[in-house]
Amino acid sequence: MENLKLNTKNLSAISERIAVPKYNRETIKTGIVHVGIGGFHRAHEAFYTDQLLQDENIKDWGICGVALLDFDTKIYNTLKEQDGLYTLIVKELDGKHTKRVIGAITEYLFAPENPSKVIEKMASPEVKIITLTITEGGYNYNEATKAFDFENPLIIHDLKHPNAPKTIFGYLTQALKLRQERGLKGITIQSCDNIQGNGHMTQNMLLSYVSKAAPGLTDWIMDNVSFPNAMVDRITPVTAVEDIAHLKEISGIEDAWPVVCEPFKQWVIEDNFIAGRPAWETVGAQFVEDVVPYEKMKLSLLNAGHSVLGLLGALIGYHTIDEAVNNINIRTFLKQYMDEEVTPTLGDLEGVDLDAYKQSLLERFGNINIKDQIDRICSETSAKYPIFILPTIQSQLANNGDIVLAAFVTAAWAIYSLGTNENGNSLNIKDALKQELNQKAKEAKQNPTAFLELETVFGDLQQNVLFSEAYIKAYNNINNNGIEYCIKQINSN
Ligand code: CS2
Repeated sequence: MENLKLNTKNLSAISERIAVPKYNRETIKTGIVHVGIGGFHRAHEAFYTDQLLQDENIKDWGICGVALLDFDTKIYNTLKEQDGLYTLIVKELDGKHTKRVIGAITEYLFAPENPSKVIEKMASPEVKIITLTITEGGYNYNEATKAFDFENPLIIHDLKHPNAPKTIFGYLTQALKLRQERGLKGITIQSCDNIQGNGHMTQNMLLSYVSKAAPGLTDWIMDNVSFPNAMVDRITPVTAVEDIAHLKEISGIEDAWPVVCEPFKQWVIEDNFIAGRPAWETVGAQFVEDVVPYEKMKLSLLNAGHSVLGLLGALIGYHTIDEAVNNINIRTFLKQYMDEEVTPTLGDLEGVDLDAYKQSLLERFGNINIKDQIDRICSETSAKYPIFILPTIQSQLANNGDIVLAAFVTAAWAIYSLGTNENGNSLNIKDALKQELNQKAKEAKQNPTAFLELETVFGDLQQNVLFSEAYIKAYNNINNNGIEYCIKQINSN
């Protein structure tokens, strides 16, 4: 079998091996600008949109993928080399791989190279939606002040250099200014990140920035921009070199950056699109009036569940999420956390079978084929914890609910932040606050609650006596007896 590089020229030859877009990509107009073209976007929104574009009557919803950060050079170059094409490899539960080439990204831009091109694209009349996957930390929200962080050096930069911004807020502000000047009608800005009320968060943070950068724009934004909330879901591990090699070996396709993901996918979106939207519901997305309960359920069960497995598993020395959840002690711990500490905070979820949802999470976490990396899950915990775990604790404390398991996970994170697991092997910690976390983790050896002093992560949690006591107890217990012993002990109580 001849090897074929993935690009437009080879697409018809590739179609003899795996599914490829049936539509003529050259006739598709760009209706969406998406910022953040990592694995998740390409396994989720771009996948849904690709399915939609298979309908030959739909021509308006091509995606222009924007790489915002210098860090994204490699992904941008790959997409450019491959004419925006990539292979999506779905790792089924039975071990099979379902592969297809996705064609929805019809244009791509590298913001650091040409900021004005990105601004122009966002301001162009055919663009109706700007979608974002900029990670939890990308919204520039400070948990300690509960407000936009104007001290972020990148924000200071953007305020000084509006035409050459570095953050999403600088880009959006310039683009919206142009739209206002040109008398263009409304546009939707849609977050695809794991944040409670992600649409509200986007709106609030953008309006904060605009209040300093372009105060005259505020009213126009209020009247002309909609910010739907949405719950997004599909587990998408980091592509491994083995995935690239395997694709080449089995299919003879040379794709420098395929995306791998689980079969499950979900997208629940508030129907609030001021300038129209793709009929994503025809390819499986759900449009609802109020997405908040779904988001809460997903963030506090799935994402927090991931963090629980990641932090406990990392200390034991595991590398993948399936290893952690298939350890019966950790699994029992997680089940207890979900049932006793999270479920009471979820309120009424009409039409959702919560037990089935929790059971399905354990199965998804346990998928031995996707090998989701614990390093990925534990990365940027300082941005994830305030969204995935802290609200559960706050709600439980307010209602005299249990917080012992959450306190235990927090203590495990403090020990994790020292940088070695229980076997003495170093941990590959990736976190914007890595230094600060490590410093506090060292202080915590003498005084465990020092770790909770990081207000940008914990807010005022350390002042809560119930929580601090449970946390100190867990911290000392883990240090004295090892994590697995303590987990067993907790499970049997
Ligand atoms: C994960 C998410 O980053 C994380 O910690 O929990 O990336 C998770 O895999 C996705 O949200 C699944 O939808």
